[in-house]
Amino acid sequence: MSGIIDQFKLTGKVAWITGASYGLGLAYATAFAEAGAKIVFNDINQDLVDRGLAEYKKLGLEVYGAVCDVTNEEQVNAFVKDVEEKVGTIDILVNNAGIIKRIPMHEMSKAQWDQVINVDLTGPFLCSKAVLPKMMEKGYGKIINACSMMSEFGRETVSAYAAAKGGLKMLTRNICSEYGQYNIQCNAIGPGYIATPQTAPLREKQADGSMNPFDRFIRSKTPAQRWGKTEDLMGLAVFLASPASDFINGQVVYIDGGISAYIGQDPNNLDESKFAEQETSEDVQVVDR
Ligand code: NAP
Ligand code: GCO
Repeated sequence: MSGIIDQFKLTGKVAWITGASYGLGLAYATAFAEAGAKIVFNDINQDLVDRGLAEYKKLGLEVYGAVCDVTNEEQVNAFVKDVEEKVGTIDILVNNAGIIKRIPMHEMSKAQWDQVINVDLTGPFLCSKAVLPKMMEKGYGKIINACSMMSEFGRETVSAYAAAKGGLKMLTRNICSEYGQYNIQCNAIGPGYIATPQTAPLREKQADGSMNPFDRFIRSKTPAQRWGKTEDLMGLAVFLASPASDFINGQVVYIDGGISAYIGQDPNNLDESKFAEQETSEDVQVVDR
């Protein structure tokens, strides 16, 4: 009987992580590669794909990367066909690509709303739909969705994002319900507040060099009083992508430093001198689309 550690291996599996040129997607892909998977990734434009390929090369990883906009069904299907011809059928899909627009709802245009819903909810639908037939044929598959604190909580200015991530929680449960019979598991990672380019604006220092009030707020809501690091999520991602989680289905696993369990403390009580400067992979120009 193989040892328990073998259950966490991804040897020979083909893993597609969407939007994985940097941020959490890059972290998931790196972890999967270390666990033995072949990595394929896409991003929204060639510049980002090239940056991602360079980053993976620096990490000593040979990966397949190509441009694919997850909101474009033609591009998604062409990407999957290309991967099946050049790498192999996709065993693991991580619907990681996502955007956020922080705008008060009464000021948000329909176009802005549609853009967030298209990337964060319709994208995972299109990518999952594209990989399911081969997973059904093989009788094996793992789909992991990128949920969020906003799958459970609301907050000012993120209405479209919260609606998308709440919908993504239910899409996770529905894929579980409809495809569990084919030995396909669909779960979600629910990160708390993680230091990546997507959350960089929330951590930017104020003009006078003082701490961003939202940064202080999040630390007062997190028992560990820190933002998550991309490395904090790698173990859970490998677990949900591996045979070790074959009997887990339809779940959102929150990895949030305890935010969702803690009422929080007065932000003014925090001792700022304790906070180490937190690095993020911010060398990527994040365009606000
Ligand atoms: P990020 O730094 O903004 O990276 C997202 C990636 O997705 C970027 O490479 C982005 O490219 C790409 N992307 C955007 N739209 C796309 C499209 N239409 N097609 C293909 N790729 C596209 O985000 P992150 O912080 O790593 O987060 C990754 C996922 O986890 C997202 O779904 C996010 O909502 C979720 N999440 C993040 C946190 C957090 O605290 N960071 C917490 C909970 C959940 P561009 O550079 O062009 O945008
Ligand atoms: C925000 C943040 C959050 C995080 C994440 C929390 O503006 O509140 O961007 O939405 O990205 O989704 O889990």
